[in-house]
Amino acid sequence: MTQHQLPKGFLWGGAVAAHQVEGGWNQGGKGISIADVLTGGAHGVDRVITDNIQQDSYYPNHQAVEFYSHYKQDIALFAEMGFKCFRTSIAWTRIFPNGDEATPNEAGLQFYDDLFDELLKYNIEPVITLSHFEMPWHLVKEYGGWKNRQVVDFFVKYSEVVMRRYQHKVKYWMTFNEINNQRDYKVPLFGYCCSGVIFNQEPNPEECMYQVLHHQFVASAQVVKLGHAINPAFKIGCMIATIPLYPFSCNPDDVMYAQEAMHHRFLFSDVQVRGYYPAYALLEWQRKGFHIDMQPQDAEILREGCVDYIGLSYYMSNAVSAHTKGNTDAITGFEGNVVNPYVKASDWGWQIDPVGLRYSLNILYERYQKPLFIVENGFGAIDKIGTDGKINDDYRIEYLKTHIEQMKKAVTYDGVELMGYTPWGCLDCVSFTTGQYDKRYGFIYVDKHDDGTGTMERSKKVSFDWYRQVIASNGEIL
Ligand code: BGP
Repeated sequence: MTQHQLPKGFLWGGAVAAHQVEGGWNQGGKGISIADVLTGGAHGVDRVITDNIQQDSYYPNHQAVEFYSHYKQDIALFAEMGFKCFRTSIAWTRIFPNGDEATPNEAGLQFYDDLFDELLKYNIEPVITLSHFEMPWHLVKEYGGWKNRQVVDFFVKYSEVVMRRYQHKVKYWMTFNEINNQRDYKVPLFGYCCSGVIFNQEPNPEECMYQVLHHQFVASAQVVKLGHAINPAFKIGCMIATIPLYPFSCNPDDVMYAQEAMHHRFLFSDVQVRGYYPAYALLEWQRKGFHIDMQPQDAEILREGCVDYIGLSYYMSNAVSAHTKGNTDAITGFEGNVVNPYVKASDWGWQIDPVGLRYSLNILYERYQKPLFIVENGFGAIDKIGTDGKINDDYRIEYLKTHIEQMKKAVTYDGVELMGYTPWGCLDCVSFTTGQYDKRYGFIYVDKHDDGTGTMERSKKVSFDWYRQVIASNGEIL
């Protein structure tokens, strides 16, 4: 079905994750999470994993942007922009501080009750990720993270507790954020945050990554089935980092390599959407001699836990060449990548490609015929306050405008079924890959800087009013 405008009820909003905004890392009985032991940001160093807890300033996520104490003020600003939905995650460690307790932490549960009530007061739908890069640190140290099958049960229990508790407040859920980041298992941060495992330190990093992944697929499927039993109206999705890999040239070797490389990105949604492993993955494991431990009931669990929709992040496209197959790109850490001469890149080397968004939406919709939901998209930049006191982020407006244009084409011209659009970091927050405050995405500026200074005061950037108008016109005025 094609339509000429975005559908009524399109879910415009914004997205963040608990550990990147909340702060209050040890308040309300919260336990230590993976994100709480990551340094970076304030000290200008790369993100390093250490449990040698020093002063808080070494750990940007400890304070983040104090959403834990400022959420009412922030939600009022989201409402002013006209948000229909707001995507955030639940911090597992607020609910089960260590991950393996018998009973949940009531103060943590109450915090999200209050947060969701505040959103619903303004008719803003919460869109909730159950695991966004922050499993309990205790489960990493004592159990070895997602390598250990027991973690499946801990995650299912945590998910059941929150889905029961918030069944009348939250309708839209996602299981694991950017689960396919783990394919880039050579980048320690990705493996660590997604699974509590540093794959490079394992005897066979790639095989270990697939074992971890199998546990997460089983956990995700169990949660989807359970969620539908708790409330059949729930919409539960997967969440995939979508980076289309273009062949560098029309040389058939480049085209074939791009397709192989895309298999590595599609595997994740193939299993979560269809409920079984695709042949190309099983054959690859066979060729490489990998043995993945599976239990007899797993095939049925996967089949019964197919997701309702595909949540996706989109920031960039990449290009791959058969000549560089096997090489790891110094900037992105991705394999076989080459610079695409037809697109520009951000200061962090992320290639800016709005058309790639339309292309990706089409690819995913053709492959699965399931509703899609763009739950992250955005432009990280260092924003400056002008002499007039304004933050004129016209480069961000340009990025979002061109991406929304392509998104609209995918819906109104190509007929893709799209549920909504939530730009990343609608409120400035701690950057995931760098741990910086000064790599910003927001419509709302937060006065907090990498040198540790700042009042946490919120102010509107020029993009704030622009986005308000976009939402009010349902994407007609850009
Ligand atoms: C995605 C993550 C987010 C977010 C975003 C921007 O990969 O899901 O958590 O941070 O990327 O990345 P960064 O903050 O590193 O610029």
